[in-house]
Amino acid sequence: MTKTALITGATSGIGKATAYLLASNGIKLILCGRRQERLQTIKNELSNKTQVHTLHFDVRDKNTVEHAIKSLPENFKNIDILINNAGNAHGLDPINTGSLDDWDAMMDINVKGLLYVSKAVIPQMVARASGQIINIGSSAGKEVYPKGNVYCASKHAVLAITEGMRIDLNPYNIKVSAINPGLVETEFSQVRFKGDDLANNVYKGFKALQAEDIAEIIFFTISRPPHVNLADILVFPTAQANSTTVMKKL
Ligand code: NDP
Ligand code: 8X3
Repeated sequence: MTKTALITGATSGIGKATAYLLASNGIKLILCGRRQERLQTIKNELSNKTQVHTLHFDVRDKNTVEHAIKSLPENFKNIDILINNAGNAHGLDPINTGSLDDWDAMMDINVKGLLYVSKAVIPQMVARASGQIINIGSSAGKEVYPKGNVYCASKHAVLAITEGMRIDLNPYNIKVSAINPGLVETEFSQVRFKGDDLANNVYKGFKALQAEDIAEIIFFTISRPPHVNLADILVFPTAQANSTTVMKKL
């Protein structure tokens, strides 16, 4: 039977690349994001490959999240795969000068937003005793780097939530995974540095991971047989050894 996947943050980067790869493999898609025009364009491009439904919401708004997921048409209601991908870093500042607005954004989107979406989707997986949840964490969820403070905290939280989900959902046959990338060349740094030129240098001098690399790992994870769950994956570009060690040739 055709599976249905809900992807948050499908308008850009990892989420968008995942949408294209899953569509090529015939998986029905619910694509979410705030930028409605982008969602519509992606839907138009993928509609000859699979059925696509778009949901336009900010993951910070718990009422809208709940309403959007409740509003799904009958043929999209059973979500087999939830990919909690929406998120970003906002700012890169020492803890003594960081901005409260940036901290709110990272905790509200990366942590609470992931919880709101999960809360809206998990009960139907529990009722069917079937499902798979993939949370996009980060290498920043495994180690803290200078000025990473709150972003790293948000991704450490994603990892803890993933582990908690895997334990609590274990009786219901639900697979839960964390996929934790290092540096991936997406719009991530444009968001982190708020369009500043600094963003253009982050991926210079080495070959960063591409969004498609992570999409392939997500697809591999969801295409394992029923008895196999890839619980926790850490992936770096070859040029990166950890958060602060990157071999650059400039
Ligand atoms: P992008 O900036 O390219 O994509 C981020 C996506 O998240 C967009 O589709 C955006 O959609 C969505 N999003 C952001 N804020 C909200 C919000 N408030 N409500 C709903 N959707 C939101 O970055 P990436 O693809 O790189 O990031 C995807 C995930 O991967 C994030 O969780 C990030 O932390 C993680 N990650 C990224 C790495 C990297 O180096 N790039 C490395 C490790 C992890 P829209 O703006 O339309 O709402
Ligand atoms: C994104 C990777 O190193 O910029 O999660 O924090 S990093």
